[in-house]
Amino acid sequence: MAQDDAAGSEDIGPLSGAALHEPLRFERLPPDAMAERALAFEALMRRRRTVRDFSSEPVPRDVIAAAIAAAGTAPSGANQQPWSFVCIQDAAKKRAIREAAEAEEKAFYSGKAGAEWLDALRHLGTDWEKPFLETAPWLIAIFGQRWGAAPDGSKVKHYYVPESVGIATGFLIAALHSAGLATLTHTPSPMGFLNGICGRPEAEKATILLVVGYPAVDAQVPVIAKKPLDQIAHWL
Ligand code: IYR
Repeated sequence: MAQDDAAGSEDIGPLSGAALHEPLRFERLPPDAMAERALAFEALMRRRRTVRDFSSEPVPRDVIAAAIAAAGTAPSGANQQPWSFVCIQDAAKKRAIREAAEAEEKAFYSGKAGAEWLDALRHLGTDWEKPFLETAPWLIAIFGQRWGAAPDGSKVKHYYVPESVGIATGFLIAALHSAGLATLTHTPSPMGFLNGICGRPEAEKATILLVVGYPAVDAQVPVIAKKPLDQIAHWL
């Protein structure tokens, strides 16, 4: 198996088992600057909206690459970095993804989801049609690597894969938003079709299909509210 096709090469630290440490480089901020940065980041993130109406305007590949590099700095179980980000720009691939996703969504919306789930979604105004999968300039299929490959080809167990991939995906969404792009965390279910289209091995499981681009000029978003701090933070 070529290196690129391996679920993950395990060259992610010093010689296995060796404890090697170095001094931490840490930027200590004065209290005022801490508060200012924390509030500025909150304000930035509060301006993020999940978008479903995308413009077809191209987005430079370098911006996508830098955002994925930022995602790759996320913490992960045993620093195994059990993720792959497949960036899709090719029109034929996007069409194939749309066709497969819409087939799943048709089943979902015509009964598979069940009444309770469809009720919970109603305020978002979503349906089985996913034109944005072809309109948006980039789709990023995010895969978790359930296991990796040792140099001798044997399987290496990965730890906390969903948590690690979830954190990296959060970094990615924040990086793209901070770069001035809109995203949609799309989750057609099941997503097994993405392995074939993206050429990823059996060790990998698609978790999210991130749609990335500029919003359409007339984009609409649902009226929603985020829970206030006192409902989500508990201080002991
Ligand atoms: N995957 C479907 C349904 C859907 C499910 C949830 I949970 C959402 O927050 C939004 C949509 C779709 O994309 O339409």
